[in-house]
Amino acid sequence: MTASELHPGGPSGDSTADLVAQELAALPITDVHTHLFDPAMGGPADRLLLTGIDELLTYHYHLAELFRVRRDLDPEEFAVRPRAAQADLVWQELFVARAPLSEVGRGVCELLTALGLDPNAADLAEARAFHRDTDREALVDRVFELAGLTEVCMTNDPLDGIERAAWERGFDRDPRFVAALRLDSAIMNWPQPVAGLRALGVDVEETLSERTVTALRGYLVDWHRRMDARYMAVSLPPILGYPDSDANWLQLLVRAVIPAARELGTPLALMIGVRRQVNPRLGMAGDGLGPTDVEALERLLADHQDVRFLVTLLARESQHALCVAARKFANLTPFGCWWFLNNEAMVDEITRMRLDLLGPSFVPQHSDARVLEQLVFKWRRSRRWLTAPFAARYRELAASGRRVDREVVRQDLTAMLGRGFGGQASS
Ligand code: RAT
Ligand code: ZN
Repeated sequence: MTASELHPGGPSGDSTADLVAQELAALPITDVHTHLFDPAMGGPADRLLLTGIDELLTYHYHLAELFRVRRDLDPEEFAVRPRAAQADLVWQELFVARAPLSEVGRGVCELLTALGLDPNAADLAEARAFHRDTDREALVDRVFELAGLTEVCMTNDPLDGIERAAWERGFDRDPRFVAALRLDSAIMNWPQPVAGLRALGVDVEETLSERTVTALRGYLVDWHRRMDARYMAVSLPPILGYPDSDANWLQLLVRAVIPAARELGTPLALMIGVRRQVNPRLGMAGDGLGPTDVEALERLLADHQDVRFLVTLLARESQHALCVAARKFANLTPFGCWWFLNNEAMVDEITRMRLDLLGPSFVPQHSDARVLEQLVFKWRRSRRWLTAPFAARYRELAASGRRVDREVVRQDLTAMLGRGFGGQASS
């Protein structure tokens, strides 16, 4: 991608800003968190690697907006309609009847235009025909090219039967899809995971006994190796309560997950701040957020300094404290502007703060894409948003007499957004 494709207004006339814009536009990126899957894993059309306009429009980010403009709709009744009918209604309500002004609405329009489709269309016929006529492999190639990505991290859950079947069957790995072992289903809401784990031969019991902890740790080490995962990840509520809380998930995190990360020498990603199912009627669109107790996170980091933690927080108001914690604990790498923060205003603010407090030692963004084509608009937009905060800082450096050339900018950006996860040596 060139800078002029990314910034249709053309060059800014400021040579440092133009240099940063060019380098960000052309940078090969590793997307550290998505919900996408290696195409070779197969699975039903509506599971694993999702593609196409019907999946794009039924993304839960749009559904939350649909239920706002159609308060008469019953979410449970809507959820059982055929996917195409759901997508038709989203298109009519959010793209035809009114301007798609929200972040995700504007993103879809940018995507359609990038694919040569019409964002003003009265219906989805053209977009569906495009999807029907495009071979899946060709679509993956085109999306990676349009988004400028070299690899994306998946979110892999061995307790999901469809996913597990693919791993057990074995498949020809596409090196662009990197595994990340997701832990939510194995440690949250204990003892719910017990039956699923036992069905896999993991010898856990309902109590958090030594036997349970040892078996769970073995499960994590085993699956991490089997998937050749690059890290483990879990999403957590806002309040960690470390070390005093007796929440089962915290016990399991400390006694099984962190020792497994240490044994594997792999980073552990904590995605903190989600309040699941604030409105359960909305399904996946029903999760909310809350501010994080970063002091508890600091205690966790202090007690486990030999383990690398990749951390993203959902609440805007916790971002500054996270940056300060990262200055105290080198085993913390902040990553991404997650979910409700994945928009221009938040990325601009958070990136400026991180650059000022941490220099080039964090991962500025991830996409969280759930549908393949979302990579295109999420990354084109993120590259654009990151330009101003980076350019401002390089411009100031240049003005203070420090040499800023293409090589310098490329090296920093590659370390931050490439496969090294934020430019710090791994533990
Ligand atoms: O952004 C999302 O799609 C959320 O639903 C979550 O998946 C979140 O990103 C997560 O990974 O828990
Ligand atoms: Zn996610």
